[in-house]
Amino acid sequence: MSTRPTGRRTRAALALTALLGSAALAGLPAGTAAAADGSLSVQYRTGSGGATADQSEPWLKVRNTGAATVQLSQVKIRYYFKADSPDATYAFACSWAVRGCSAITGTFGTLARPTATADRYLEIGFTSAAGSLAPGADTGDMQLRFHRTNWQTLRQSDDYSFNGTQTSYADWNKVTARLSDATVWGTAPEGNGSTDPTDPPAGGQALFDDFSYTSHTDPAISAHGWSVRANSGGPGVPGATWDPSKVTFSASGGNSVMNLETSTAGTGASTVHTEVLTKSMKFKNGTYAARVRFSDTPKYGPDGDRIVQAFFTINDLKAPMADDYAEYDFEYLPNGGWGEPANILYTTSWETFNPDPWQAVNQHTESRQSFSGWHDLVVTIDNSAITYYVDGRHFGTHDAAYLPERPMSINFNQWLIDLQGQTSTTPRAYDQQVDYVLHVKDQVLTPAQVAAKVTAYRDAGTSFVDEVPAP
Ligand SMILES: [Ca+2]
Ligand SMILES: [Ca+2]
Ligand SMILES: [Ca+2]
Repeated sequence: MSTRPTGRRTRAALALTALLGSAALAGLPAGTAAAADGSLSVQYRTGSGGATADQSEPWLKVRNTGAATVQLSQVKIRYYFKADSPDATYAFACSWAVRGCSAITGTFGTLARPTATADRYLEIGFTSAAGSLAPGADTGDMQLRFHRTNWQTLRQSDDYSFNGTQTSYADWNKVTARLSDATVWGTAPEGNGSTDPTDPPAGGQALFDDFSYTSHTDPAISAHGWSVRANSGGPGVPGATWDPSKVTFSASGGNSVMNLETSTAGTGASTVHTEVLTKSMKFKNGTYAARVRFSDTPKYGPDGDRIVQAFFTINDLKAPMADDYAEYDFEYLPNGGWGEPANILYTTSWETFNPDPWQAVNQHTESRQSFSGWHDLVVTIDNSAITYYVDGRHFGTHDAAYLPERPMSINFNQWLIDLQGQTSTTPRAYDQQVDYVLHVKDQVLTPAQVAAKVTAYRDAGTSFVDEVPAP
């Protein structure tokens, strides 16, 4: 666990949902278990058994356990691993192989349904030069490796297919083998097997809103349970106001999006924040998802403000350090802040905090890169963990110590931490957009299941539904 080192005094979060396109779904790795005639088996050993390493060394042998000759060009092997960060990139290499390294290919893919130990895979293939395997034959040693393209240390102890204690060849079912696109060996990470369901589970009381409204005064907004904030106070720049009229709606291609505009001219009195939140605190375990567009630069005026663009769930702090406080955040800081010099996306799970003197009890995961543009954000909460996804990739898993004790509201907001990032008095404004929000009570959905559920609502012409009972 790590605690954010900075003096954040405000509650703000941003939850996003992952929508996966059909291309991503079509790219699912194949799944489980040996076929009846079990035509291939895979033996594995590691050439580098440390928890961390300069490179991971999955050494493999593929054996033909069937009765017919197998062309190796029809064989694909997948080794599943958890990337060191969402933006980490990897390179494949072959040190030595009986069939010749030049006959072996290695490519990387992203799992459509990431798990805590796998969001990528290395796929090994063969050219026709690799030849064939007679019944009972194997490929012999394939001493393979991969490393981060920047050669920074990688962690393999959190990798699904890694076994640091397997230092001589033995059957290993946590890699998969396909023969002519049929899975014939091994078990893919949960949810990624060819026989795993892609449809969301039946039932589940849900809130879905596509944000199809005409303006902040549209009576449907309140009727649907939303509040557009007008009351003053934190978080952010003292003296700022929260202006409902800066929450607007627009449609393109039949899909409506909500826009939160936040602006300043360098003083507290000129600073305008925006927030939209559910009136009810009735959301606890389950899946939260939203599609949110972050902005790195202002729509006009000078850049550099320490702005927070957020999707989050939260309840009220009843007393300093009260255990029954809860908050789960996606927070994007396009220009840094809280001691960070530049772009950073935080996901943070809160046990509690003390406002004064500031003390935070939380666990967070961050990624220092631009997240400008549309992103699919998902956070799931069950009785064991809080798990965050961005654009279908696993982003972070936080411990049971940070699970919610009481229900929460669902919030979107955009606000300025302070006025130190840009000291000009020239007016400027930033946009944050929201396409939809989804909550499914007490169900942990994969990002692909979230996407399927949203598609189903849209196919049915449903732009709003709220089945979640009052607390
Ligand atoms: Ca890893
Ligand atoms: Ca929408
Ligand atoms: Ca708590």
